[in-house]
Order: sequence, then structure tokens, then C-alpha cells
Amino acid sequence: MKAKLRVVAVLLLCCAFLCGCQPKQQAAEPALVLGFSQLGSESSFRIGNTKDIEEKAKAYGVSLMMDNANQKQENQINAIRRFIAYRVDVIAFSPIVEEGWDNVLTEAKQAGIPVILVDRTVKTSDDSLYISQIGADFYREGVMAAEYLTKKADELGKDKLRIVEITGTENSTPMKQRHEGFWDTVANDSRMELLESVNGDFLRSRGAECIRYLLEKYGNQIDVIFSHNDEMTLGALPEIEQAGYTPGQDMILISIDGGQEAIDLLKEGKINCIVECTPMLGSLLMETAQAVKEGKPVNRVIHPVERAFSSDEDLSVLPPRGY
Ligand code: GZL
Repeated sequence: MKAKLRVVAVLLLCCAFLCGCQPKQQAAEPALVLGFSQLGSESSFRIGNTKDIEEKAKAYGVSLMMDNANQKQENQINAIRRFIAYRVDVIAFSPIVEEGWDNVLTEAKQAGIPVILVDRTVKTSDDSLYISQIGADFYREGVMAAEYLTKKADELGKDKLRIVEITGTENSTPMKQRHEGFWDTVANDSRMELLESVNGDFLRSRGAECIRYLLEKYGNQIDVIFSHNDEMTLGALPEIEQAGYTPGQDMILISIDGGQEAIDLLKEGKINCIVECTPMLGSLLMETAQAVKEGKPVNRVIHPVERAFSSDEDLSVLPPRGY
């Protein structure tokens, strides 16, 4: 009996010893708190961008505060002020237009909170107001659109191409730079003639309005439609068909973004060229925000790799676009 008690006592002592030796749970590193002001939900690009940022925040263990400004700059400014009050670690936002941010970004700077620009950029005299800009090279996108058209004009042996342009949100980076990139590229090509440039604000409904106006005014004079995003192109397409024209044949359609709906129409030959503008910026944002929090150096400008798709190529190999 005594021997049994001794064994039980020894076993209890061992348990007590082992329990006492458990390493203390390492306090988990507090997750990075990131405040993100999204400009709205105006297009498949934007919705895909929001979704990707939310998914990547989860994947990277980032605590995300997402705010949707519903296309209003004042809502973005108010959201940034809330992030400052909440004392997030990093603020990121996609500025709907380039001007009007100096005051609120100065408040963020005075609060010691670094700012990352996503997708679009701002015009400011104080470069210290943001630490990095992650987004497409919109000027290059305009150049790629024009390079496609130049090649198409050569192939078709055209000596004149009359172009209408449907532009994106006034004073936004993509609108200004896509326009500049395109027209700088064709500036010395006497075949290229601008009939008119109208603003569609990146919206499907406005794309339809713009093309109705342009078809009414120019009709079959139109050889090319250069649209700054798929949403406006998708709004224009049914109007072109309704007016009795065959899009992709009677008129060359060039668009930008590369969402699934537009890519499917490219495969049908109703759109001739789509320049990719990827919304999948979430990983780049999380990695940059974590580096900023850890005090590591980050690139001032980070461009994703993008390409142009043409209806003349084999598109059957294209994987699903995800937006
Ligand atoms: C471009 C982005 C543009 C898209 C549009 O990166 O800012 O805004 O091309 C979106 O679809 O509205």
C-alpha cells in the first residue's frame, strides 16, 4: 500500500512540475490596425478592389476599418478624420479626385499616422503627406490603348480614324493620365482625328448617355470609341446596337479595366481591345502597411504589372478575372 501511495505522490509531483514549466503564452503581437477609405462602388473594378482588400486583410491578419465614401470626397475626408481619432496605425485611401487633401493629410501627419495612397493619387506640394502610392500607371494604360489603335489602323490600311472619347471622373488621376497617354501617343499620327471628348464619370448609366449624344451628333462618322473604363463601355454597347451599328466592326471599341463581363464581350468581338487595370492591390497594400508600421523603407510608387488584351488573340486561355 505504501509503495502505491509513493508512486501516486511522485506522479502528482511530476505533473505539478510540468505544469509549472509551461512556457508563458507569448502575448500575440497586436495586429496592425489599418483604416481604409474606399471612394465608392461605381464599377466592377471598385467592387473587386474593395473585396480584394478585405480578403487580404484577413489573410495577413490585419485589423481593417473599411469605409465606403459613396463617390463623395467629403465622406473620405470625414473617414480619414475618424481614423485619426481612432489612432489607427496606418491610413490608406483611394482619392476620388487629385485636389483638396492637404488639410486632412496634414492632420494625419501631425498625429504621426502614415498614409498610403491606393489606386489613384493626389496633387500636393508637400510630398511628406503620404509615404507610398500603390496603383496602376494610368499614363501607360492610355499609351497601350493608342498603341493598339495605331497597329489596328496599319492592319486595316486606314488613312483616317475619327475618334470619340468617353472620359472618367473629372480631375481623377486615371481620367487625366489615360487621356494624356492616349493623345500624346497619337499626336503625330495624322490619321487620328478627335471628334469629341465627353465625360462619363466612370458610370455605366453615363456611358449610355454619352454614346447616345455622340451617335446623335456624329452617327456613322464615328470610327473609334475610346472609353476610360469597362463600366461606361458596357453602358454604351446596347445603345450602339440599338442605333443599328455592329460594335467591334462598324466601330472599334477600346476600353480599360478588364473585368469578366467586358472580357466576355471581347471574346465575342464586340469590344476590340481592353487595357488591363487590376483592382487586386490588397497584397501590395498589406505588405506595404506592415513594412511602414515596422519602420522599414517602402517604395514611393508601386505599379502592378498590366497588359492589353485584343480580340484578335486567343483568349480561350484567359483564367477567370475575379472582378
Ligand atoms: C483605375 C480606377 C478607375 C477604374 C474605374 O485604377 O481608379 O476607377 O478604371 C474606376 O473602373 O471607377
